[in-house]
Amino acid sequence: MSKERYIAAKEKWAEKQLAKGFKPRDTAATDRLPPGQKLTAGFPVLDLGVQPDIPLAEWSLTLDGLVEKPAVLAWAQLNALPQVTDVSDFHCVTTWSKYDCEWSGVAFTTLFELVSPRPEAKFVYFTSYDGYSTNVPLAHCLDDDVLLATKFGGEPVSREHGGPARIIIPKLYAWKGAKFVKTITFLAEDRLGFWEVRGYHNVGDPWKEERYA
Ligand SMILES: Nc1nc2c(c(=O)[nH]1)N[C@H]1C(S)=C(S)[C@@H](COP(=O)(O)O)O[C@H]1N2
Ligand SMILES: [Mo]
Repeated sequence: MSKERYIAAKEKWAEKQLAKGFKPRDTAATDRLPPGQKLTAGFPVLDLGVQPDIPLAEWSLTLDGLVEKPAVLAWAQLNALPQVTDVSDFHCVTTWSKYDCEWSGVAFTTLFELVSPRPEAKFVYFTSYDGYSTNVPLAHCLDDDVLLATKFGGEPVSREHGGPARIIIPKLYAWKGAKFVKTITFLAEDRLGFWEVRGYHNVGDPWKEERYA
């Protein structure tokens, strides 16, 4: 991974922090809370009733599908990639939102560049160590705030919140962010995930209230 890319990502992040300073979002709460959402002070936990315990020595992330360079990353390899931090709001489809979540880890675009998806790849399918899965159009994964997060507030992501590593896609409802992520597959045809086969929306934009299909 090039140093230039790392610096560019850092610069982008800094620009964003600066922009926030000029227009503090907390003074414009109505612009900040998507329709039908309520602000929560805590951090609820949502899962399938399983919080898998994955020793870091056994953890790996597989990147496959329509890619030129499939990869299986061990924990140390993931952490050797350029790291970024992004502060974002978290919106669960069950109507709670949490502001100012500070996630650190590897930008999705870094993983994208690492494996070089083929032009036919238009969808991303995530699977997790607890059996969860979710699907996201590739275009929504390429924003610079989409992360494979290994830290929350500077500390390792706790097991209940999806550690060792989870996906964060701030502009979509949080069910699109796979906790305990295990595989990322690039596809030409969409493949529905755990909640999507149960009627949840395929994209899940909270600003458009794309809750259910
Ligand atoms: N692996 C996995 N990822 C998951 C889920 C899950 O059950 N398993 N739940 C999703 C849902 S519905 C939400 S709202 C968020 C909740 O994240 P939290 O428990 O850290 O609040 O994780 C998402 N990712
Ligand atoms: Mo959720």
